[in-house]
Amino acid sequence: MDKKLILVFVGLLVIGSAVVAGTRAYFSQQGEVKSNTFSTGTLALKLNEAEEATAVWNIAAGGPGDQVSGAVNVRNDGSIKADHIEVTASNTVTEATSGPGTVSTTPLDTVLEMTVLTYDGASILDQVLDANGNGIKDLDDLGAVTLDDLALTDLGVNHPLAMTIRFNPTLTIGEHQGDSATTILTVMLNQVASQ
Ligand SMILES: [Ca+2]
Ligand SMILES: [Ca+2]
Ligand SMILES: [Ca+2]
Repeated sequence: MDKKLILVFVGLLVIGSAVVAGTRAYFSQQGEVKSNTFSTGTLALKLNEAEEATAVWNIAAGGPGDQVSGAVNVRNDGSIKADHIEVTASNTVTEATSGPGTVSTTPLDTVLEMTVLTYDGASILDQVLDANGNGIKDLDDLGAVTLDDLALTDLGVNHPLAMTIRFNPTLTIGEHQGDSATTILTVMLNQVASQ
């Protein structure tokens, strides 16, 4: 039986399997080092049937230099073994409605620097390139790539995808005050290596 099964999880809330990371710039905590934690969720995929799964990353963030980090588990809950996952991201930036943050010259997602990106504990940050050329790997850059070949060959086992995001201390400025960004991660489970 040469059957190629692909589950593509696209869109926010369409089938509920999107991972949402929200970030907001609150400059009231400027100068403090504040670390928040993503709520941990599990994204359960199946090759043999669709299943709804929801994992939401809630981030309350701070000022320049602050970091937020967390992880979401990805798991094949089906009965057909797969090979690997691919992950894509899309960002939506909402500008502040009052104050200096209303300036939108530099979108917030370009100053949200990815300092750590791991899958199963191994760094995959080298898959993200500085596509927008601002000198850092940021969420906007993450939106320009497909993270590929992330092994998922077993059934019923969690595989953590983890990241740490820092408000870049030099690029995060007054125009980002009160801005917010939402990042949706989309995970595709592929059955064979050539996919
Ligand atoms: Ca702004
Ligand atoms: Ca960049
Ligand atoms: Ca692939």
